[in-house]
Formats: sequence, structure tokens, C-alpha cells
Amino acid sequence: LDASHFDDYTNLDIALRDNGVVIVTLDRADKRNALDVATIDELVRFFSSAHRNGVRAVVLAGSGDHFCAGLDLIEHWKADRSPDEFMHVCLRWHEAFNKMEYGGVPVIAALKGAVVGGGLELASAAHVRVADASTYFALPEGQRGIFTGGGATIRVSDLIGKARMIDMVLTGRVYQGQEAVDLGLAQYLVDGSSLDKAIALADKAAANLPLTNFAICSAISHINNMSAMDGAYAESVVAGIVNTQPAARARLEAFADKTGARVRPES
Ligand code: 1HE
Repeated sequence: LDASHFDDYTNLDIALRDNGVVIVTLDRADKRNALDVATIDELVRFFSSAHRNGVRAVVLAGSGDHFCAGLDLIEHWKADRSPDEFMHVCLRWHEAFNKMEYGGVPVIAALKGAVVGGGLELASAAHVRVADASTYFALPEGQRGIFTGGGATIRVSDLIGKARMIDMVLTGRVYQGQEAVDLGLAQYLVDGSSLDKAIALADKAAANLPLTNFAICSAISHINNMSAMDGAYAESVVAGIVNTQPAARARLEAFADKTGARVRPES
């Protein structure tokens, strides 16, 4: 990783680890990491170039006590935007979140405190979500007199189903703890630090071959948008490329000569 690719960020704090894992922290704790135009621009820039810049996995975190309070409501209120202007704000969010979900680099979200509105839209574009005891999820758009615009209708309903998403926006229902995990809002709930757990998961992901991770963190999402017929076809094409990569041969050989790790339940 060339650190010079990552110095020019203001609203994101970017920390490089020596295994190619990069910790990206939303860095506006005084605004509860609300997503303003400048932050979304930096997310687009970071995730557009992460694969090219050799990033092996990303941990996405928030500074302060909250992961992210969603759309910067003050910026939105002051700008008094036209429909056309706000449509373009949303399109920029989609650009950022699509780069995350389809970019081929694993993104692990380390959640805490509020993961609400656009903050939940951001988290749901990550591949893995880790919650801690303080984490709570909500879609306060209904109460604020607005609507989701950063992909919740797609990604949040994918995670929990449309009836639960509708209830969340309609009634302001808040989910947390084990229930949130059972519903699929997060895959992990930890007693301690979600950041530590997210880093441990990112370290594991970063030990995979990059082409394999590219397939996992791009093809699965694309194929889910296809018909089963076309998805199966696309899967075979991806597997043709990934499963014959020269770099995989050493790992296959290690299995064959019994030096490769066996799959066991966690003790
Ligand atoms: C903000 C924002 C924000 C905080 N935009 N400035 N999202 C929401 O409806 C959630 C709104 N925020 C909250 O409910 C609370 O702020 C929190 C639960 C996240 C945190 O509470 P707390 O008591 O720690 O902080 P606070 O005192 O409410 O806020 C601290 C500061 O952060 C304050 O600024 P200050 O200059 O007065 O100190 C707040 O104004 C600021 N702040 N949240 C702007 N969201 C593409 S469409 C997506 C649609 C949505 O995302 S709707 C959901 C919006």
C-alpha cells in the first residue's frame, strides 16, 4: 500500500495496516458522523480506487459514540434543495455505496451507537456488519418528513424483508442486540469492541487471494440481481476464472499433501 494515495481526506480518517487492511473512520464525531456531500464524495473516491490501490480489506468505522446519524439534515435543510438537486445527491450516495458493495474489496462495518437512516444504508452496503452492545438500528425518515434515498428500499429490505423495513420507517421501530442479529441487520454481536472484532474479520478476509475476494465481494451481489438461469451461468464463468487461478495451486497442493488446515468447528 502506498500511503500517499490516502493522505488527501478530511472527513474520513484513513489508517493503513501492514497486511493491506485499511481502517476507514467517518471522522465527524461532533456531527455524529452525519453524511454531508463532502463525506459522500470522499467515500466515492476511496471506494472507487481501493482495489486499484491494493487495499485487501476495509474496516469501516465511526468516530465517537455513534457509527452514523444518516443524512446531514442541517446541510439538507439549509440548502433547501430542488427535487432535481436532491435526486443527484441520492445518485452520488448510490455511486459510493455501489462501489462498496460491488467493488470486490471486502468491507467490514464496525458498528456502535446510532446506525440510523442513511447510516443504516451505508452499513448495509458493507459485506459484514459487527454490532456491539450500544448499537441500535432505525429508519427515522418517517418521523422527519422525508424518505429513504440511499438504497434502503433495496439493501435493508434485502436484509430483513420488506414488511419489517416498512414497519421501521412507518413507526420508527428501533432494533438492537440479539434481535437485530437474528433479523439479519448484523452478522455479529460482541460484548467488547466491534472495532477489534471487525479488524480480526478483515485480517482473515485479507489472507484470502485477492481474486477470490473480488468474486465474493462483487459476483455474489451481481448474481443476486440476475435470474437464476443467468446467475448460474455467470457463476460458472466467475468460477472458471477464479478456481483456475495459478495462485490457488499452492493452496490446493497443501490440501492434497495434508499440510493445509482442515475445516473444524470452533473449540
Ligand atoms: C446532525 C445529525 C444529522 C446529529 N444531520 N447534524 N437522521 C436522523 O434522523 C438522526 C438524527 N440524529 C439523532 O437522532 C441524534 O443526533 C443521535 C441519536 C444520532 C445522537 O444523539 P446525541 O444526543 O448524541 O447528539 P445530538 O445532540 O442530537 O447531536 C450532536 C450534534 O450532531 C448536533 O450538532 P450541534 O452543532 O448542535 O452540536 C446535531 O445537530 C448533529 N447531528 N445528527 C446533521 N443527521 C439519502 S436520504 C437519507 C435519509 C436519512 O438519513 S434520514 C435520517 C436522518
